[in-house]
Formats: sequence, structure tokens, C-alpha cells
Amino acid sequence: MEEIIPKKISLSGIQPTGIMTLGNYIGAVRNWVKFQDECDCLYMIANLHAITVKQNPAELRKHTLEAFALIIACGIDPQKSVAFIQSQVPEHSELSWVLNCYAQFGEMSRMTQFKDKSRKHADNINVGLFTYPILMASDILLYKSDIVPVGVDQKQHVEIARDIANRFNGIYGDVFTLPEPYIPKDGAKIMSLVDPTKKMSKSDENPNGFIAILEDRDSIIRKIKRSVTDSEAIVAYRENKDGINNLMTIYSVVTGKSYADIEKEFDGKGYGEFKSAVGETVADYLEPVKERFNQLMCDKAYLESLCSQGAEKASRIARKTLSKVYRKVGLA
Ligand code: ATP
Ligand code: LTN
Repeated sequence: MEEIIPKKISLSGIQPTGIMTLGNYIGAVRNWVKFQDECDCLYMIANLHAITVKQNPAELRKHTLEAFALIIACGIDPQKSVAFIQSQVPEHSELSWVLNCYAQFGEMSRMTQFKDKSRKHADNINVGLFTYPILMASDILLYKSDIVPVGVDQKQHVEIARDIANRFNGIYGDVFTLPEPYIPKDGAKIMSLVDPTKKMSKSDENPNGFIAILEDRDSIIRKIKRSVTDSEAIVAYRENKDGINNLMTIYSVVTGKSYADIEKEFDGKGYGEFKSAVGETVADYLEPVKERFNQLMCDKAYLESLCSQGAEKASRIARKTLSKVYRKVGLA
């Protein structure tokens, strides 16, 4: 008899803290789409994580639905994957409390995102910002996820989820699957266009630093044209050329060309020509996503029904893991 090998489970999330950027797409969502054919996938809009920094309620609500529509527009098929909004599945918060009691203050204090965000939001260093990785561990562990496709900035958080799972299993037996991060070889960290030593981030207060997936063509081309580079005027992937390296990475991911091909293509040509090519190519690449997004946003009732169906499917799986955890710990 032929052996049936169960598919691996892939789970990931994105925060609705603004409009998805080219960095989010290249570093994460593009790979979510790729895994849809080989894995059982769950993808969510992490709105509970979003409130660890100050949010305007009306905007958060709007950005959450938009982010849901955007992942579908990027190619997440709600028939193939479970797509949902985190706050609509209460098991995430419930498991999070339990796992809080199996995570150590010391290990949480070492999380670099906490240190960065505390610096950036010095007037609101709330406890949620500190326990953020424990909620993320809950997201991952509820579904027995094997693979977590993320950009490199989230690697440490996936590793702590694995440590917590391991510790819990050590006490209670085989409850959680140990997850692995999946970090793409190219594009794991797309840099800001105004400061190429910093990550491109959708909550950056300077909008010239990022390209939003929904941005209009002229604006994309203009931002890339004005992006910070060096004064050497040689298109080459090398140390100390952060701005050019970043544009080369973007161009390479979008066209499938290698760095050597790109260097050849722009040999003897200036940055102006290179930047125009990158801008045009990125704008073309994002055009179909924008179109699908606009169509989806015309029918909010349909989108909301997709959200509830996704949340129901997710909750059914999550409930099983949570019940097991409660039994093991002695809460049920
Ligand atoms: P925020 O500005 O609110 O911190 P963000 O733009 O960093 O948001 P997240 O929602 O935190 O985005 O991240 C969603 C996914 O996108 C994660 O897997 C993250 O690693 C990835 N990601 C975010 N920024 C980049 C980037 N510049 N390059 C590659 N991947 C990225
Ligand atoms: N913290 C992640 C978003 C996120 C996530 C997850 C990613 C929330 N829960 C679970 C992978 C798995 C971020 O990108 N900032």
C-alpha cells in the first residue's frame, strides 16, 4: 500500500499596521503563496499584535480588512489556505496566557524587536510589547505549524516559539510541533529607500522610505528614482553599496535575473537608467495585485464572509490543541 505522507503545515501572519509594503511582499507574502501547493497553509492578519503600538480604532479596523483583501490579491486562495483575522479566533489569546507562564522574563528581555520598538515608542513601552513573542508563539503552536515563512527580522521570534514548545513538551509530553522559520535566500530584508541601512517598514513615519503595494505607478517610480545610493555610479552588488544592493535585490526578485546578469545589463550605464528600469519593473509587477485588490474591496460583504469562514476553520483546529493543553496543565 502506498504510504500517505502528511503535508507540512505552514503558518504566518502580517500586522495591519499600515499598508503592506514591497518588503512585506518580497520577504514574506510571496513565499506564503509558494507554499500553498505543497503545504497545508494558514495565514492571518495579526491585529492583536498591532495594538502593541498605538492605533486609531477606525484605521485599525480599515487596515485589517484591507490587509485581508491584500493577501488574497497577492495570491492567497481562501479555498486552498485558511485565511483569517487573529482576533476572530479567541484561542490565540487563550493559549497566550498559558504560554506566558512557560516563558521566562530573561529570554523575553533579549528579543531585539522589543528593544527596537521600545526605543521607537518610548512613551508606550507596554507589557504587550514585551510579551508579543508569546502571542506569536501561540499563533504558531496552535496549528502544529512546521514552517513559518517570514522575513529575517522575525527569525528570533520563531526560535523562541520553538524553545517554548520544547520546554512545554519536556514537561507534558508531545503536545506541540517544533516550528522552523523559512527565510528566503534573496529579499529576506528589503531596506528603506531613504536609509538603506534600515529595514523597509510600513509604519515608517517617512513614506519615501517604503513602497506600498497599492501605491500608484508614478509615485513608485519617483520614490525609486530618489532613493539614496552612493556616488560611484557603478551598478554592482558589493560591500558599502547598501542602496544599490537593495535596488539590485528588488530587481532580481521581480525579474528573476541574477546579480551578474544585472551588472552586465547596466554595465557603463548610470544610476538614472538603472533606477528607471527598477521603478518601471516594480510598477508593472504590482499592477495586477492592485487590480484584484480594488475588485475585492468593492464587495465588503463577500470579504467579511471569507473572514468568518476562515476564522471558523482556524478555530476548529486551534480548539483541539488548546483543549489538549488545558488537559495537560490541569485546567480541564
Ligand atoms: P511594522 O512597520 O509595523 O513593524 P513591518 O513592515 O515590519 O511592520 P510586519 O507586519 O511586522 O511588517 O511583517 C510582516 C512580514 O513581513 C514578516 O514576515 C516580516 O519579517 C516581513 N517583513 C517586514 N519588513 C520586511 C522587509 N523590509 N524585508 C523583508 N521582509 C520584511
Ligand atoms: N510578528 C510578525 C507577525 C506575526 C507572525 C505570527 C508571523 C504575528 N504572528 C505568526 C509568523 C507567525 C511580524 O511580522 N511582525
